[in-house]
Amino acid sequence: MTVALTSLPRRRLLTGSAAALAGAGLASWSQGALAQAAAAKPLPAYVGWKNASDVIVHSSTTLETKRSAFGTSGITPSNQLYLRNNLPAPDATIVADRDAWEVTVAGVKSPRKLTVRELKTLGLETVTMVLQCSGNGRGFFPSKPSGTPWTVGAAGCVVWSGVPVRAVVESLGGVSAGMRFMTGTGGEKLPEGIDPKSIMVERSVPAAAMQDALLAWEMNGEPIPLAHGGPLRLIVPGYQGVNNIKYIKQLAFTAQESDAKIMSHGYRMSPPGGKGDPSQPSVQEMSVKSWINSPLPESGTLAAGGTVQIQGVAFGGLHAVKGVEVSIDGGKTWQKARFIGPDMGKYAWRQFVLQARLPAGTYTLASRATDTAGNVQPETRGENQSGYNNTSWADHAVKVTVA
Ligand SMILES: Nc1nc2c(c(=O)[nH]1)N[C@H]1C(S)=C(S)[C@@H](COP(=O)(O)O)O[C@H]1N2
Ligand SMILES: [Mo]
Repeated sequence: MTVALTSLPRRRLLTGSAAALAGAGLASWSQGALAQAAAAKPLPAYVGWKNASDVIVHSSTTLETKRSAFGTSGITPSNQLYLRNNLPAPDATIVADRDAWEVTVAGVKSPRKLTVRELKTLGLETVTMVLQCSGNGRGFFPSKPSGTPWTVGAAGCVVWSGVPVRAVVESLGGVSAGMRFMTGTGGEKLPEGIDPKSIMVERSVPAAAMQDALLAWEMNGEPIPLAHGGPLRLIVPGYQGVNNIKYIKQLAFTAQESDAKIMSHGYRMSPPGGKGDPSQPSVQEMSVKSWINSPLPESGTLAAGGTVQIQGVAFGGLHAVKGVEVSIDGGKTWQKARFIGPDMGKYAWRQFVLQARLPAGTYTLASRATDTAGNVQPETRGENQSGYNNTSWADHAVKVTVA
């Protein structure tokens, strides 16, 4: 018996009993699922509201969206969005009175502290943006870099609402002369007795990134959950996850990049075997990337004679994604896929689909995106010590069987 597993409700696949799966002719698959379920860690309490069946719990500070859980309607629901905290999240008391949260704005003509209440009077904008950890795809590096072995699920497409940074800056008299960077500092309470620079989350991006940046208080139509940076988060569209500072307590325009370790030595594109240092490129803009979310190997054997909707997501970093091609033969030949759903702007991802009739056989499905600047998603990853910025289409290819 062959079953198109993609047509079964996802919940049943992930949480169904062995008997239910065996009944559907999926006994062999269920073995793996049961082993995985047995090993699954429970959700940490502060993200207890997440949908446990849609995420992989790597640790108390790292959750990954399952590849099979990404839907096709563009936005990643908050309850399945990945989570990555370099430090333990602050206490929930910081979201008790969200409007009272204060951020210091420095490196402007009239630097001062502003409350979220005040920020809300200065402007309002909404941006849909791919939030992606620079380590997404690290799990495909054969070198097994240290860090969470994310495959595709350290990313999501999220709607953010807040005040444009440029409106805040304008109200404070503009950026001071000579300030080349925009530096955000996270509001985590740092443990005593440790050099704060060695652990604080503080990142600098080129000051020009302020043009599209937001100080955001809302995400996917709700106040930003504490775990995702509420009450206030810096959103830098097109930039890697780490630059989107949660619970931001200071936004400074600075002449130099931050000398916090996470900026000077962390998140650097170091050569394999090397150590991070300030001379190496920092993890900043994202690059054009795509991957297939269905069908997947875990979908089981696909029914021969039917059509398969090969679908996934594609995005371009600073440039909008322009097109996606799909290959069913491991990259020998490519066909143009079709974008589906609304275009939510250049920082959002697009869903794509290619409908294919696949005779019985084994197929390596791959996708390759192009952005409006003409950049094409490469075949191979750029090797680096920490496993950052993996956009290789070959690494993201999936093998499926039709019988
Ligand atoms: N204050 C603060 N901001 C932070 C971090 C953090 O640890 N503290 N982690 C960064 C990293 S590495 C990533 S990938 C994203 C993760 O955002 P999410 O947990 O909302 O998915 O937040 C970034 N911003
Ligand atoms: Mo990250």
